[in-house]
Amino acid sequence: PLPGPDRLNCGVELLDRTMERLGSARPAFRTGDGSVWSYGELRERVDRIAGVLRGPLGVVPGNRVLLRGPTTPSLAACWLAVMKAGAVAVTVLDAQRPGELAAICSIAAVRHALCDARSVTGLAAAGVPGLRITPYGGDSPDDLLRLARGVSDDFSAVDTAADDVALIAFTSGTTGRPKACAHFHRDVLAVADTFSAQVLRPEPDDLFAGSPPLGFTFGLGGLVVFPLRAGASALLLERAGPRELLPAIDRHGVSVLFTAPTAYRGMLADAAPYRLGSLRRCVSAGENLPEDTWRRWRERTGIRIINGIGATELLHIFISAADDAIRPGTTGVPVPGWQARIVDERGRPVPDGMPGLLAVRGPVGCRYLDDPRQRDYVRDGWNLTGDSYVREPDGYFRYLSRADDMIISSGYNIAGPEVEEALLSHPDVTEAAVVGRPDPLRGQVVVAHVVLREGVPAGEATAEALITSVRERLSPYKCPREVVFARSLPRTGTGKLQRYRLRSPADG
Ligand code: 3SK
Repeated sequence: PLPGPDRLNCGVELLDRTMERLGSARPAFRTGDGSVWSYGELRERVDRIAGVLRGPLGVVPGNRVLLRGPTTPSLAACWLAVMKAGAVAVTVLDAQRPGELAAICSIAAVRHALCDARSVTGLAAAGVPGLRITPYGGDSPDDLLRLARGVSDDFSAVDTAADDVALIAFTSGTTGRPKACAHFHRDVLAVADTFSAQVLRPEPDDLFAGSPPLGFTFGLGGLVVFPLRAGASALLLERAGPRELLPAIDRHGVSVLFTAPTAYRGMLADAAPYRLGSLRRCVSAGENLPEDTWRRWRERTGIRIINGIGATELLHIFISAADDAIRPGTTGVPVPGWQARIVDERGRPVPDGMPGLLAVRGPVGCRYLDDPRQRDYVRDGWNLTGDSYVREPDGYFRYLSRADDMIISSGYNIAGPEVEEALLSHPDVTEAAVVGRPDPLRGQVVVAHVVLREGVPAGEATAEALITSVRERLSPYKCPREVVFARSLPRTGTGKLQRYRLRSPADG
């Protein structure tokens, strides 16, 4: 059994306990337009929403409550209220379409939804039978925030077990089939007490911000759970692309940034006029962080990006490194509390320096709801994340590719992300995805899909220049045989490249 109390409500721990320690006047959330919610105000609103859930809405512990909306303090308050009410938050992306929402509601047996008034139409269009949608932030008479004014601001939180399910997070992975990952109350605190407390090490005066939405566990952790656990505050931005993040960092003095490699590159392209000196910690996850992006960010800001790999199945980041422990180009070492090793297809450990599959175990494990794919993900107590990695002799883990994305050409294993890194270090390239195409002679050949910087002409000369520049960095067998120019690359709602959509159906 894991150490820790048997009974635990993560909403109480994140909010009430933090307030007991640090007081109620400190800011908890800020918004782009300058409003501030103190811890005391947040606690009062959360308790009123929890009161509405348990009272007028008739939610009982264990009921699944879908949460949908842009990143706002109200959405975060709804999530905390669901925790304190002992219900189960089903977090989705605001960008998800009615068909996807219908599948999620069916898999997770959702009967209630708290939904930003601006996002109700899309959810209603999902046509989920028996779903009661309560809007918030609008002007209808049954608006959640209006109802909340009519109930007590002192809610007695449900005494949940540490291993009661607190949230169900969906992942479509990069292949498009949704899987429901259940996480316990103790899991929520475990990721705060491992990655955040021991690698990130936030302080109460920190201001967090970032791009991942709260419907992605990367964002839920980085923008709600970690700041509240540390008694810090978060700037919640409804739009948080590179163009919004840069002025927000400058204007609000953001000190802890959570975003993905593509956004770091986007910010580097436009950063010149902005003051970024308030930044203290920058976290990158969600995708491979190329060494070149790491170096350019350090040159511009002086900050060493904390790279990490996480998974919705495991809630947050489990391999990472900070400060002097960072080795650019690698993901890092297992976060304290986690173990990692590299195994072959049959689960047997492979020697250092040899590529294989990443296997991890720690305080959080994968629990798919009623899904046979559980057997593929968890073997002998180890979680197989689906990533190809190599552990170097000094114990650092270096990402190679998603296991499904490994290209085999003339007997060589080629990791697409390594070729993508080489392409991205060319000044004319803003995005790159490398896939294998069937070839009668070589088995597969390398094909690069690239998005060019504005104004650079697509054509044979540019393709030749890109191939030449890759050849200067990598062995010839890794060089693309063909370059395809695109305006954008297919990505999941959480920003991950969907390389499978660039392969022809016959490529597997
Ligand atoms: O996709 C990831 O790498 C990730 C990172 C942090 C937390 C959650 C996820 C899925």
